[in-house]
Amino acid sequence: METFEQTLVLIKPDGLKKSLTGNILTKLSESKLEIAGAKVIRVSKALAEEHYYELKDKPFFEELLTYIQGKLHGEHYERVLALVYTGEDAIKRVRQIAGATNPEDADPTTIRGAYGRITTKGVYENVIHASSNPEEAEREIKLWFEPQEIVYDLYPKEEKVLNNVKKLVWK
Ligand code: IDP
Ligand code: MG
Repeated sequence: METFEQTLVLIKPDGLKKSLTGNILTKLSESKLEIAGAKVIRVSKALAEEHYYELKDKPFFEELLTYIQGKLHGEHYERVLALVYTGEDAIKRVRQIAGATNPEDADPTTIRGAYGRITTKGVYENVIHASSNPEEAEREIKLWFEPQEIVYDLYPKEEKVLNNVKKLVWK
């Protein structure tokens, strides 16, 4: 049975630097999913750490933080393009088009297989991030997006008053 899902995609700094945004969006459109949110973000160290917290004990963690912050690709590329895709089996469909984590193992018809590389320092520059299960997708979408930045009501939200201004936040 297919289920309606949402998933977070990040076009990482190497994807932006290599001018791959168009190719990646075209490739992802094969999924027949819909874009429900999109923005360019400068990634702080805190956001990078939070996003990859499960990998904090890995030997490549510090390099991974440097990579996702764009600090390997020059000042102009200290950014990522964050997207929320929604639709049937969104998580699996995007992961299939993304390909294996290690770009050398990834099928060459996938985004990572076609465009990724391993640097001499051992960083997997694999062009995009894609959530791997519904729990991870929820955590990541709530981390990268505010409720009003997504065109659907994906998760419960509430109104908070901050500095006399009403604001929607994730519950
Ligand atoms: P995923 O991105 O396919 O979900 P994860 O295991 O969640 O893979 O790892 C997150 C990111 O950390 C990868 O996309 C890649 O950039 C980096 N990474 C994962 N494993 C390695 C490794 O063994 N060496 C170097 N970098 C890695
Ligand atoms: Mg992962």
